[in-house]
Amino acid sequence: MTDALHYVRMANAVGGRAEMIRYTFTLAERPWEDVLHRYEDAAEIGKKNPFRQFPYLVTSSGEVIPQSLAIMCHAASGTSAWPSDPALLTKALVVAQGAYDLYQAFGGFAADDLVAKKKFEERRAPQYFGALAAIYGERRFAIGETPTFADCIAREAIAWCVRRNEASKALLDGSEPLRAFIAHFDAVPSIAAFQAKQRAARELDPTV
Ligand SMILES: N[C@@H](CCC(=O)N[C@@H](CS)C(=O)NCC(=O)O)C(=O)O
Repeated sequence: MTDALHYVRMANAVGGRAEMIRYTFTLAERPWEDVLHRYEDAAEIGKKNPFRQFPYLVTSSGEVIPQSLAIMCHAASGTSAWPSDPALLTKALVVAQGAYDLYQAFGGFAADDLVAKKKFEERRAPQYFGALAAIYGERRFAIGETPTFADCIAREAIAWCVRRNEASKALLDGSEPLRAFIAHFDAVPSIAAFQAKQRAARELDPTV
């Protein structure tokens, strides 16, 4: 049995937090399978995940792991995608949590909440994009030359905001360090292969 990642896939095969985890499995070169749900299945989730949230993982031995960061730790421990050196792990977590905060800041308000949208665009987005740009302006990946789970979070958090928010798109367009980071991340061979597979799947069926 393989680790099974349970989540809700959005149109165009976009997974949000699940995408960060899929990148992490990919970077770690470890297998997993996707199990897709609908939000209407929430009652079912409660039986497996006490947080009643997606994503969650059912490991090959049947253990249920909720919370995306914990799932990433499970997925990548023992590989270069999860630093074993405490100082490097700390460095990775700075980026991981900062990028996760960006994701939450944008995901945490309804599309029609214009006050929250303004606050995000004027305050939070420049704050988080600016911090990540400062970090990636100094080094290729979160900890240096080796890509880790933290870069998986940053890659998807940036993409998530940019896909849906013009102000975020403008921030990325104006940030050479962030555009360079994305180019470096997408050029990692396992990631490039994964993204090509994703593109092919979307062309066949944009709903999966
Ligand atoms: N901290 C959790 C957050 C998970 C989360 O908020 N999931 C969303 C979907 S992507 C969800 O299930 N929302 C429904 C709810 O919270 O009731 C994680 O990182 O996995």
